[in-house]
Amino acid sequence: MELFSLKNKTALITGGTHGLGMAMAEGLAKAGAKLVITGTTPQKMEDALAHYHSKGYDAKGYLFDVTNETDAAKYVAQITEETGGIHILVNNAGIIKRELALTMPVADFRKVVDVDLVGPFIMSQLVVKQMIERGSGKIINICSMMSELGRNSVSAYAAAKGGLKMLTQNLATEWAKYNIQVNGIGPGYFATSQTEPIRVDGNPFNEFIISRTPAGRWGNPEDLEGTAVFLASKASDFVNGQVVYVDGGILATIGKPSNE
Ligand code: GCO
Ligand code: CA
Repeated sequence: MELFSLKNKTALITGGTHGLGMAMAEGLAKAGAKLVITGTTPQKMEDALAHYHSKGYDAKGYLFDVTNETDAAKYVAQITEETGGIHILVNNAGIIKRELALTMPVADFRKVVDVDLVGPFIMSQLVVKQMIERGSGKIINICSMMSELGRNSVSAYAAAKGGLKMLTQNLATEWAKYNIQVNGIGPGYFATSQTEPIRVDGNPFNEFIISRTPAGRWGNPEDLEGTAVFLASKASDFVNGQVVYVDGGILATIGKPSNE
């Protein structure tokens, strides 16, 4: 369908070597986009490109750290030259450190904010320039349940993801007039390597999440494909500064007692 087509578009997905980034990249590729993936680990990049190519997707990979603005500027220039331009930017790269606030080392707090919040700012600032020249563009920031809710041990992550939601609204405010839509996706609890340590059988957190989620299950990475395509396509041309939560209903409800 034309409205959702990403033909002749190039999408840059930071941290698109695995997990949710990879799932969203695949959704964009199925809608016709060419992929540019960034990562920081050579082996992961090699595996990811092999995976994308095995599915017949046009994908290129670049290894750099999105928190280093000098490197990021150099690579964005190179990518732009080698691909003909970036039409869609997905700020997906992120990290989490689960440590109680009382004892969390400040350096860890700062690192999380740097990757999860400053990185998206750096990449958006670099890529938006060509979008402004082109008169169109899509920026999608990958937020979290923790953009809205707190939880023991994730203070830095929640601060960064809450900040990313507000960065989304602020960039949307500044750039909507250039026909650039800045929106977010807020994944609920998904089965990825990031949540692996809290998902293991026998961990009460696993049961907690299932009972806390009206849909009654963890999300599968493919559950994000449709929202990614929507926010990357013409279908969302008048949608500005929204975070679409793809969470099986977590944010819709107060939850339920254990006997229901
Ligand atoms: C946690 C989880 C979350 C999720 C996700 C929720 O420790 O609570 O890792 O932070 O990864 O971002 O939306
Ligand atoms: Ca809201």
